[in-house]
Amino acid sequence: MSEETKWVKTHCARMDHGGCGLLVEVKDNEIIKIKGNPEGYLNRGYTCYKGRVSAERLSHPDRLQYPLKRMGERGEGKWQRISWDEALDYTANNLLRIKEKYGARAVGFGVGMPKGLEHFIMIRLANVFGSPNVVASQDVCHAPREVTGMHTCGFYPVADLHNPTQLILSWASNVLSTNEEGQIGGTALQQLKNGAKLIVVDPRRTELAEKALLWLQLKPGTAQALALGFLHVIIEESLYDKEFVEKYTFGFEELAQHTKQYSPEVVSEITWVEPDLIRKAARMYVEAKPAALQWGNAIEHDINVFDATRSLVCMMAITGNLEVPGGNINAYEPKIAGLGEMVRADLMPNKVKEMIGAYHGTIPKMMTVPPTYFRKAVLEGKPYPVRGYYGMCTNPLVAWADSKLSYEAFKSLDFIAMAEIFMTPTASMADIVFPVAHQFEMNDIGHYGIGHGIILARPKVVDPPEECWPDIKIMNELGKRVSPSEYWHDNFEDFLEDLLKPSGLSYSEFVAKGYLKGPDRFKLYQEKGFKTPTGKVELKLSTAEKFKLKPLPDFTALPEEDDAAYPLILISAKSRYYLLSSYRWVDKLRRKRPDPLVEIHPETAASYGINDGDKVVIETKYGEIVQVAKVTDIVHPRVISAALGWWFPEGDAAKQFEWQKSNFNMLTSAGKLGKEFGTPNLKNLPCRIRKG
Ligand SMILES: Nc1nc2c(c(=O)[nH]1)N[C@H]1C(S)=C(S)[C@@H](COP(=O)(O)OP(=O)(O)OC[C@H]3O[C@@H](n4cnc5c(=O)[nH]c(N)nc54)[C@H](O)[C@@H]3O)O[C@H]1N2
Ligand SMILES: Nc1nc2c(c(=O)[nH]1)N[C@H]1C(S)=C(S)[C@@H](COP(=O)(O)OP(=O)(O)OC[C@H]3O[C@@H](n4cnc5c(=O)[nH]c(N)nc54)[C@H](O)[C@@H]3O)O[C@H]1N2
Ligand code: SF4
Ligand SMILES: [Mo]
Repeated sequence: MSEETKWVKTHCARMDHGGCGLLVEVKDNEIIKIKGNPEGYLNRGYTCYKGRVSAERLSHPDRLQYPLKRMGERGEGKWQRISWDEALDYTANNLLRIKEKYGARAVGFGVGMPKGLEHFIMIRLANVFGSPNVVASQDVCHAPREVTGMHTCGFYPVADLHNPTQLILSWASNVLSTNEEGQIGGTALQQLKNGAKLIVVDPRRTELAEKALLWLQLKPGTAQALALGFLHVIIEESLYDKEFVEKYTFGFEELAQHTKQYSPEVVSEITWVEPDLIRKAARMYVEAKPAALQWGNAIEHDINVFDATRSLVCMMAITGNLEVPGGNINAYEPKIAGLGEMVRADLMPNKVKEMIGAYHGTIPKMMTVPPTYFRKAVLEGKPYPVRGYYGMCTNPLVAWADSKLSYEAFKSLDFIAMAEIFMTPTASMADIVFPVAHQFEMNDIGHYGIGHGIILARPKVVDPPEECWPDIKIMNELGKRVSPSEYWHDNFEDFLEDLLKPSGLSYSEFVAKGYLKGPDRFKLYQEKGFKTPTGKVELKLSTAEKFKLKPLPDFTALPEEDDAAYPLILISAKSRYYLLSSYRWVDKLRRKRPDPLVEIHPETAASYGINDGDKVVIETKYGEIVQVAKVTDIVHPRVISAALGWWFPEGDAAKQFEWQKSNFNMLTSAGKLGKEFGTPNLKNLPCRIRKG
């Protein structure tokens, strides 16, 4: 008999970092409609298109439905269906065989952009197995901002868009498309409606830039120079918060001395931004009290990321915007289990010394292995051999800089297991592929561990296909096969209960509440100081010598030198219709954006004889790809912005779905890295184009 329609409250996930409260209409185990929940803390009813059509992910005919074992060569697309027991046993045997021969650290545990609680269970699996090597895209995402924040002011300073602010300074951030880390575009728009001013720093004239009072169209890759110019103006014109600087900062005199050289005139030469515009923007930012600096991911995409993030935290600090409502806050967690406890960090006391990254001198508090160092270890056996990989929620062949290097590394591994919802270019190279249950099909907790002081209930609304398991269940069962069972549960959902235990709530009680938020606490430094070695905001790093870091933020050089043979500069921005490499196979999304588009200025397009819709070959020193021209003046004539994350699910499975043809990371290199986080230049690359 057919069920009645019911509406279920949950939160959106796995289409970006997630966060919107949703109302989901369900009938007969099928999702009929998705709309925004007006009570959603982060979104207040707002949703985006891809969130509203996100149930389409679940019903695609080619979705993975059974565990698969590789039959042919890696990447040949020949598979055999096997049972869950066979798949788990085979994986466990291989991981244990590698552990016995080379040690536990010879297995890398791979995660992508954090999508849900499974991210932390994967870290637990690595710790319990005995490997310090969790391989993640943190070299280019989140960690640079978070870890630099911790070294500079003792916490990750998050733009507070939930209390009234006078000004949003959106720096390399595009929340109207990306809603990064749950900074939902609708919330930013509401602040503007309430009268907040807006300054946008972005090489592209984004939708947000159109709404801005000031738009600073900087030369890509010069964010830290521009920030140093802001600091110069704020200090030289004596606009900074004197009381805060005097009481709560360390190294102000040195910073003031150091930034003297970065006058707007000097900085303008580097950044292309007019000196007067730099002055005007810096003054406007200081005068607004409070002002929220919404810093985006694009500053984490080149080797100068440490200087860029350091200078921006210094800006927040000396203007008195740290830890004030509507400024940049320390978001306190609700009473829930801490990360260390959930991942069993106690089992790996030597992790910081033993992880692959440590041998390359990555910055303390960076707890994952940069993909470049992982691949070096696989291919060169340095600092020690790495022969196995278990990956989940990630697609390294497309997501990591230098896709050819990823291909070589994955080709050479002894064993690979991957958990996926759909066959991808990387999963094609695995020995075992586990089919996963997905958003709406499992109980999950969102936003845990990303530093925004909130967790969100994502209860299940429909049953998954019979043989699709939640990632946590897969790891729970694999864990029991490769490590003592005491670290695992009879029922994998008990991990959700573990997380909530300190709150006194069960998972179902948490679901009824919808979310848990930590307390709002502002200016706690007045009582306790800052959690840094000096107890102050370290404009100059007191630990610089000890950790071999630059004491003061600096601009030394462009990420890559200008090159006459490659006269244009290549950048990218995330698409509003896809999550990096994911979901090209979802019809309702693909129809919105069928092709990878490269944005080219009309003058530039004309000079190369390129028209809108033409195929364009994009070439850097490292490789070439083909995309489709979108002629638009939102980019500077010397800059092109290409699409990210492309592969073609409709392409030949025996050739890994045309993973090279339009994939941005065929154009990037892992040869030159920022030392602190192992960050490659994902953009800001000299390039040239021709009609394809
Ligand atoms: N050139 C360039 N490269 C970049 C970036 C850039 O801007 N430029 N951005 C970087 C950034 S910020 C990031 S975070 C990384 C992201 O890199 P990744 O996280 O590796 O990429 P995604 O496409 O988000 O996710 C990869 C896979 O996860 C699968 N997936 C989705 N949900 C689930 C699930 O519930 N379980 C499992 N097991 N799998 C699931 C999807 O099908 C997809 O194939 O890429 C980085 N790479
Ligand atoms: N729709 C959608 N949402 C997403 C994602 C997605 O793939 N699609 N990915 C998720 C992930 S993993 C992340 S990390 C976040 C990222 O979220 P954001 O930080 O908002 O995203 P990006 O698109 O990487 O970059 C933001 C802006 O930086 C600009 N930019 C490019 N180069 C430069 C530069 O050199 N300097 C400056 N100042 N700006 C530059 C771009 O034009 C773009 O407008 O979004 C998350 N949300
Ligand atoms: S903005 Fe993000 S969280 Fe909100 S509906 Fe869209 S994809 Fe989902
Ligand atoms: Mo990211």
